[in-house]
Amino acid sequence: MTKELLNIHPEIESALAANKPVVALESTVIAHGLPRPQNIETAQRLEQLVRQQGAIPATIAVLDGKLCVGLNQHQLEQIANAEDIKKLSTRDLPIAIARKWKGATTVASTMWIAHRAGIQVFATGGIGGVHRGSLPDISADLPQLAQTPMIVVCSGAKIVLDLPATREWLETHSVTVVGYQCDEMPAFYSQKSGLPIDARCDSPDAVLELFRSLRELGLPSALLVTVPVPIEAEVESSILNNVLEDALAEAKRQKITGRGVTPFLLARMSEASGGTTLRANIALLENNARVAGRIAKAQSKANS
Ligand code: PSU
Ligand code: MN
Repeated sequence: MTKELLNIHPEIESALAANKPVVALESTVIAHGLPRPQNIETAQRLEQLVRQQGAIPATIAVLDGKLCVGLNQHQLEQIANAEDIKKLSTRDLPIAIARKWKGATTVASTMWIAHRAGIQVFATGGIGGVHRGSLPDISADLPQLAQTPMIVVCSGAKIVLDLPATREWLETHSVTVVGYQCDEMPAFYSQKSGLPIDARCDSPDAVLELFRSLRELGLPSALLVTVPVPIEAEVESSILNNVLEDALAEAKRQKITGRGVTPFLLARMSEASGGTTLRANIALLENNARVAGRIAKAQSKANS
């Protein structure tokens, strides 16, 4: 890739050159995953939490056809508040560059850009995965995880997905799944899914040990570090089952497909639960940003 396409914020550029800790953050969750005004507040809070751990946040988006790594306040507000902001996955990047679009990046495209910028740690809420239903609708987040050697911190795949099928996909494509201070894969708004992890890690150093081996082996895949939602924000299963079924049925009735599915389901559940799922989503995003900040910090310490 030609370097001219990348627009790396000077603070991040010098941090990377000096082996200081940097954490990538995605922007689709800001533009399409959370409602206003919680979206901009959360975006700023995530950056702040990463800084509190001693790392530098790099929120990623596309602006004026440039892959921007690290946004200023004005750019962050554009992503959060512009009416027509696009959701850009990796397949959309060539169009976005050629046509000088601005848009928010998904887990897939954020990973792609972050890796080319030289960032190794990335925090998000829930990854995309295999959707429920017969179509096979599989998020590009999954193949990107299989192809990008980074540490990706999340709370599992979003609950709206087919979690067992998503878990199987990760196994088939050799993505190592770590449980961070937990013994099974979390299920986004819930701490437990009943699905297995490959290894438990209790500290940033334990995660880094696995990541070093992954790199030594030359494996192309990410290390997926799954962190449960903080217990006080976990959504009760009775509430969750109700709002989830309602959202899935409504999406089917309205024939919502493609890139619209995930944002529709998340918004519908938040409304139907009176904001309970939204609070859980924000709490897990914040917690994951903290954990990623600590991992990045420990990595920079180990390498210096
Ligand atoms: N996690 C959240 N909220 C979100 C997303 C993740 O807590 O909105 C976004 C991510 O950007 C992820 C995308 O990449 O949803 C997946 O969308 P799709 O299923 O269309 O690939
Ligand atoms: Mn899809």
